[in-house]
Amino acid sequence: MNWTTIKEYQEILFEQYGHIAKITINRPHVHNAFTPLTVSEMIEAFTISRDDASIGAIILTGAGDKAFCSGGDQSIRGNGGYIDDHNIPRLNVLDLQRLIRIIPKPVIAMVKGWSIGGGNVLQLVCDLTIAAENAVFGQTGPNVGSFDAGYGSGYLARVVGHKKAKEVWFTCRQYSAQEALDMGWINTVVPLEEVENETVAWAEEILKKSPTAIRFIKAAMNADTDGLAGLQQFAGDATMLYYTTDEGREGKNAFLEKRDPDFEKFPKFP
Ligand code: 2NE
Repeated sequence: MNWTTIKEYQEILFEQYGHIAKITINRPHVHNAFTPLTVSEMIEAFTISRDDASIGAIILTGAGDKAFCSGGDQSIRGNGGYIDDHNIPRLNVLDLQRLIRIIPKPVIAMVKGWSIGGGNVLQLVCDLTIAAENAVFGQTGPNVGSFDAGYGSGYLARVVGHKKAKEVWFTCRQYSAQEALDMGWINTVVPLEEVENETVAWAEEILKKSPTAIRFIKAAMNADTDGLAGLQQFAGDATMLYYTTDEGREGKNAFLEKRDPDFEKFPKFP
């Protein structure tokens, strides 16, 4: 596959193939553990992908075949978060999780090897997950003095059920790709050498569908799990559509033309 670089970064790769963007955590020497810089670079790359109308789907992955992501880099964990270059402790991965949830385009995790800790929460919050046969999934927080009681727990319980989610967190066991598939944690498992072609094929299949339909389906499912914040996202999509209608424009035009709006002519569907 011929990926072209969109922008150079220090700790991630950011590439494009057709209408697909690929964001790769590029720290294979630590199984792609993330630092505050990795996360801020991902936030920027996701934001660029969100704003670029030529991009319709985003793949998140890790460099090499050994790991998707092993979570926060424990070597720079300090009081209150992961320490950045300015000596400020950050948990900016939580902002990244939210961004992945609200981007109105499908985000697909492509998982090779370890998907562990905060890295596994990143694959969880992606809309779909395509795994290689060597993928291993698990949480480590209670072993290493950490936890994700947000999406990492509550949303996991929605995805795999409460009993399994508690098992995952209470025992910190590691699960094979097939076990994760059986739990409904991921979408499919393919041989390692096929995982990129398969992930791109899924993205291209979705890209043939109505982008507005996909946008609303994602927002609706997230509204169910994200409460009022999810409803705000869904409502924003509805407002965007309303602005494209004659009825929506009539209100704006009437104000600018200093006249009463004429909404009589618009249908009142049952
Ligand atoms: C992933 C796992 C199970 C792999 O084990 P193995 O034996 O295959 O590899 P190894 O030797 O442990 O790792 C290779 C190198 O990567 C480093 C290791 O220290 C090792 O370095 P060297 O000894 O070669 O110098 N490495 C791996 N993961 C790292 C990490 N997360 N931070 C820094 N260095 C790391 C095994 O490596 C493992 O268990 N890793 C730790 C996973 C973990 O506990 N992650 C943090 C969870 S908490 C979190 O992510 C989080 C949160 O809970 C809440 C908010 C935000 C983040």
